[in-house]
Amino acid sequence: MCKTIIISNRLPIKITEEDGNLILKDSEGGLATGLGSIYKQNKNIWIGWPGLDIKTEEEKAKITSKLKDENLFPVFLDEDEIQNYYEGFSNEVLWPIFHYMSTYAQFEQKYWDYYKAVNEKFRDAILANIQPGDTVWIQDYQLLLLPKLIRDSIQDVSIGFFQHIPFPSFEIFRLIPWREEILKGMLGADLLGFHTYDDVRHFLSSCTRLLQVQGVANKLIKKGREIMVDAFPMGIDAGKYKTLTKCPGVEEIYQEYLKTFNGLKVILSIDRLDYSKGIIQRIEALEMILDRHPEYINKITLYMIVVPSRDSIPQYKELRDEIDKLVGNINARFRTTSWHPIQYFYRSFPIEYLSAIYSRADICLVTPMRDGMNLVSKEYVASRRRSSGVLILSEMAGASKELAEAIIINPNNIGEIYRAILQALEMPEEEQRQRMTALTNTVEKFDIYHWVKIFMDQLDKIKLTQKQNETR
Ligand code: GDG
Repeated sequence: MCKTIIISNRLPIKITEEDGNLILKDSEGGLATGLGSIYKQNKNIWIGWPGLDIKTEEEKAKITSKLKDENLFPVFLDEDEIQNYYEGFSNEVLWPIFHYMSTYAQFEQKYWDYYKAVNEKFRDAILANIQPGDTVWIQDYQLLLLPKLIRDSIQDVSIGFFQHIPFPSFEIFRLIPWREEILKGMLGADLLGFHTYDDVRHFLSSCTRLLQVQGVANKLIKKGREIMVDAFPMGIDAGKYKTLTKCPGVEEIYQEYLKTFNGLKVILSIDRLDYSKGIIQRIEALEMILDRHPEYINKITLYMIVVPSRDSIPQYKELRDEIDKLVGNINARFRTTSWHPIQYFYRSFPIEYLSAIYSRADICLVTPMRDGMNLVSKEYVASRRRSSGVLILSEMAGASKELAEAIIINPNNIGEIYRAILQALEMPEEEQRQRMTALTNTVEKFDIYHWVKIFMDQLDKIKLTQKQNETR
């Protein structure tokens, strides 16, 4: 029986150790939930890094055997590999370039060498588990070389690839010293998916300009082999967010928030610490409101959660310092004894708290400079208890293509964010209801299960066509 193999940089679990026993906890991320419907079935498996630097062979064997029970297979990475392949090439070359922040890119040869070597390590882990007829679904920018590495090693497998971050325009992509190798790596797939049609367009344009490939509509033809490239906008587990609002534990936290923020309009902001997320811009827009509209003093609060991320990279550390300074200044300028304009948290919250604050917030402010999709905007919509609340969303987030009933802004225009917040603060209930109802319909209909299904169906279709062509 043929199986499906999912591959991502990280396995969808967190491992901790208590009294010498390994404890596995499922990741709460949307991808883990959506793909859980695949890898937990039949003989399907998920391959990835377990997220720990394991030193001894004995420990590796222990973890491998524990993971096997869950259909999970580890690829162990040492400190140098994590530093150069993950933090280096993935997060200091690909991440900034793909988010149009080219001045942040560090084109280090060593990063590239490790990136190639670790992609080969993932290939070897796949080869140890794959059979002809199997389907492979590779996730994201850390593994761009893997489709070709697999194709060169084994025939008769279907290879899908999905990129969760944007694909930049050719003029930006061409800056990468190793650009051709990256594209060739990706073109080992039969099906390549991106969140938006713009990403698809940019990818096709880079391929036709840099490689000897022909592009016809959303297909590329390389040495007679057809490669399909398409947009698959990722959804969330909307049902889970709806159910959470009805949990007694969440209700308790929600009631607490109601009491704490009694009479205040709450503007919510949730992100990982990242320069692509436009965190500074939204703080500046809030300052503009307080400066120009003192009537909002004591009436609004920005509840801002920033989840620590990549803080060993200098630009992330600088961003954190800048946020600290800006928030400190604004709170010092405008606070009263009983009120803070910004409630800032630099830490991660349990999902029950996220659900409660998503429900309580009157406005959700999502202002990335670039974002593949942005799931926070969808989670806010799915967590509303009444059909009210206003979503302000950057046009640079993939989600803006689907969530047209949000107030759409250009995050580079602080004045526009400022006006959007004012519009949201004053929006009549009826208009909120109309917009939120339409948004909810979209988020519920195109959820994570729908995303997995349309991608896998497309891959199956390609596989079938290839088989038919072979037998002709
Ligand atoms: C990449 C792409 C694309 C946040 N704070 C907490 C917490 N979160 C969760 C949110 C949400 C996730 O993290 C963030 O997802 P995003 O989509 O907003 O952003 P990235 O992490 O950059 O993800 C992005 C995504 O991949 C999927 O393709 O949309 O464009 O960059 O789910 O809820 N979760 C918990 N506590 C927190 O404090 N539990």
